[in-house]
Amino acid sequence: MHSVAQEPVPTDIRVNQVGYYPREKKIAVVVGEGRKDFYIETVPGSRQVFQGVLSAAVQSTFSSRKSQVADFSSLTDTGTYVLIVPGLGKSWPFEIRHNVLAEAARASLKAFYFQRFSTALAPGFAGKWSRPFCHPDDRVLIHASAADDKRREGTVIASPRGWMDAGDYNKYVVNSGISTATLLSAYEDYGTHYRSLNLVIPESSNTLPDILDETLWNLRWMLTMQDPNDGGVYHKCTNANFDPMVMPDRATTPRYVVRKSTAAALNLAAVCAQAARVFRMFDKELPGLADSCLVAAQRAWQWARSHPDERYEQEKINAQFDPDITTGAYGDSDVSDEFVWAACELTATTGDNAYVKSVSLINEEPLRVPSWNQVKLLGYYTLVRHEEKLKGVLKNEIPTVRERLVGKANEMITGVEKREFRTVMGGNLRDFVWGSNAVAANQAILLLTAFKISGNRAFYEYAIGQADYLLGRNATGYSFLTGYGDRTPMHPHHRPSEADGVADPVPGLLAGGPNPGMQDKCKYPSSVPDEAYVDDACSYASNEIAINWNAPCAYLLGALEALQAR
Ligand code: 9MR
Repeated sequence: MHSVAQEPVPTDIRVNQVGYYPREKKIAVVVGEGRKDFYIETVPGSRQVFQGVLSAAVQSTFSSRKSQVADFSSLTDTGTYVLIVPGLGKSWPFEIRHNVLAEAARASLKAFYFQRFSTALAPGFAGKWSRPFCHPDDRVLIHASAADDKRREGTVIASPRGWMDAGDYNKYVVNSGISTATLLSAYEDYGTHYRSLNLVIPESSNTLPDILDETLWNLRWMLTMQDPNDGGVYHKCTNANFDPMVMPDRATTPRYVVRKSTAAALNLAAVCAQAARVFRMFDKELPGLADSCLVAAQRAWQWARSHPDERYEQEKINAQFDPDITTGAYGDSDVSDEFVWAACELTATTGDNAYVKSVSLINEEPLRVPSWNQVKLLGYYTLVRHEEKLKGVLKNEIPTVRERLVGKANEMITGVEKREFRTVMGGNLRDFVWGSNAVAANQAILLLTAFKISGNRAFYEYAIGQADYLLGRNATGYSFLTGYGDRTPMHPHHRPSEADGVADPVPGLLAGGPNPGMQDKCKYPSSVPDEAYVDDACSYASNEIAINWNAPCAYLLGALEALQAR
């Protein structure tokens, strides 16, 4: 028996700080080398239930760091445990049980409620993070860059609701696109699971599943971003500049909608086409909504077809118009993938293959894991999800799409067993971009999709590994989801969390994660790619939160809860 109770928790033992499913792989990583045995003990009780031998040291791809792997997959008894490495100490406690990720999954979705504009958050739903009404956005100005004969500069429009994009108080159509779509996809893929999930939000008592009520909050805003006169879509609804670190009700500078862009139109087209499909099943509760969404989608698509190259180039726009706009740009120089995505959604909703036939659905370009500016696979996922309905009209395309997705997943899992953290995440230096944690989550969605197509359980197991990564089995030792785990971000770059006077940050927010770009110039403890993270509100490049990062995290955790083996 090892008496380690008095020792401080060493951060070198990397476990999933939330926990593991009884029937699945259980891996921890011990940073360092030369150690031999490890043990698992119950908490409380300190009863030894498992002993094992650490793997040989594995060399990091990114630095001189070495680590050893502890595999305790054969421990299947439910309980709360610590992992002990003699001479090093014990890990954070973690659980082994069914539904072990349920609370984290729910929180990562509830996070969207905490991002709502144009409402107060009441204590009954928000607890100690309740806050006053903010951002009515009922008087939004047409910015000079967006003015035309029908809506001149300074015209007032209403653009209420929506979610805060991230740690800042602006609303961007492009980034809302992938975020909203990912939640709608979570519902389409795991409807049974979500129909019984209670988020404790103001709409919980209505008959709509809570995930859809939450998604509607942003969808209704997105619809306001379409110019009714021509179907074009404003790129964002924004202040001229980022606000200081104040609560949202204190952020009251003028709001503008700016220049229309092709990317915004296609994001709206894709999301509204998907929403038309999803909300068609709720015609009784929401009469007319599905029809309105489809009309909006088709009009935005038409606008994009006749304006295929309207890029949002903020510097050029600022050189021409006032006031200058310095908030996030989400400028995308290549919208071919947005065309594919929107086409797939429109075809899936209408059954008309003309949309897909008008784009380059399949080409020689390698598949890219989705992100705000890489959305082709969102379209692929939809074709696969609705293949029964579509295989008649896309006879050759569907098998190819299936094959390519599985091929990509096979590529992603190659070599994982030789890697230090045994995760798909980190297979490539390019995984560690701004918002790298969303790369991990989106890789997992791809793996889960390939699992659905092929039945290859390895894909599912590696998707669980991505959750382990996000919740602590990584090179930083943080569980990146606020409030879930023992070493979690306390100072995310998130204005409400910093300004509310509450010690704990808003729960369920996924920090951006390691980003050796370190564009914020804050002080980081390490610049090694997979370690370049700092829990400091200063660090918007590694410790901000964002809807497009939370959405795939919520998708992943919800999917794992829905799919878990019993
Ligand atoms: O997530 C975005 C990342 O891919 C870009 O590299 C970065 C710089 O342009 O911007 C990130 O998005 C931010 C947006 O511009 C403004 N709101 C906060 C977003 C997350 O940091």
